[in-house]
Amino acid sequence: MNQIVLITGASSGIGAACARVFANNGAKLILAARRFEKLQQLVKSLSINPSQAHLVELDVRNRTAVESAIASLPPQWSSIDILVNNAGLSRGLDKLHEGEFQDWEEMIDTNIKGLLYMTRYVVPGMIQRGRGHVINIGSIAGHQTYPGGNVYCGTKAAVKSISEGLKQDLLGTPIRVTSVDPGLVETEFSEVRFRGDIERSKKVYQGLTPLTPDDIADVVYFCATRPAHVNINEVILMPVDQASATLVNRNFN
Ligand code: NDP
Ligand code: 8X3
Repeated sequence: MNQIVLITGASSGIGAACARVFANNGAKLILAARRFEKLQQLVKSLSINPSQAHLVELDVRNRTAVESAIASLPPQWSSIDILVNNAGLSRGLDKLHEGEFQDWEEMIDTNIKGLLYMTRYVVPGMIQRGRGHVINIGSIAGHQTYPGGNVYCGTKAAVKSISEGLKQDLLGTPIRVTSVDPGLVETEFSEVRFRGDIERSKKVYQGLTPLTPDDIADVVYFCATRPAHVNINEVILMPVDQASATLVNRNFN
């Protein structure tokens, strides 16, 4: 694959796994996240030539930082072919009427506004070049709301609507839009949600076989490598042990 792939939230979990699968297939990677040293460690762990990766320390919540990160890409990196809008997080499982304002703002600013900023600054170049693909990482939480999920689920429902809207707005161009919407994937996601409470985080995945970040990356790569006339709009994938956002089979024997 001789394409430039920009992945947000590449320092961990699904984003890092996407970086691996695209790197293994010869893509050039622009990797963005706040934890720059994690990006450096990731690149070292990939068996690629350092010239195959360009690292960007970026907080997607900061609109001017997103604008300047895209505008200041060196010329050999500026023709982005694939944008993987993966950066995202959840905070807490509080009831809405007891929720923390800061948690809401963090989720809305990252999962919705960050994704919008990235898309707004990258897609015009894709239109100009006549090629491109935006792959958003949504969630089963955007299709079904679970107790305490209120605002996080709302942000992922917004991602679903934004993906649909972008597809409509790009009709008549060759730019593709895909939403990959997983169920339970074991990553740092729950540690972030429960602010480092490892015990509580581990329980989310106990008694079942969750999806792995590589499972999601395989699907992202599949969507990105269909023939140019094929647009995979939406993929929902869950572990076999999961039937919906609230229905999970756990076996502790
Ligand atoms: P991780 O916590 O392992 O990874 C999240 C990534 O997002 C990190 O690389 C983090 O990097 C990055 N990130 C968070 N906030 C920002 C920010 N403001 N600016 C830039 N990067 C940011 O979780 P996952 O890999 O599981 O999550 C990836 C995506 O998948 C998210 O959108 C999540 O909602 C979604 N998802 C996860 C599921 C799961 O069960 N794990 C299921 C369905 C969807 P850093 O902290 O270095 O900035
Ligand atoms: C992450 C999956 O069900 O934990 O989006 O919200 S879930």
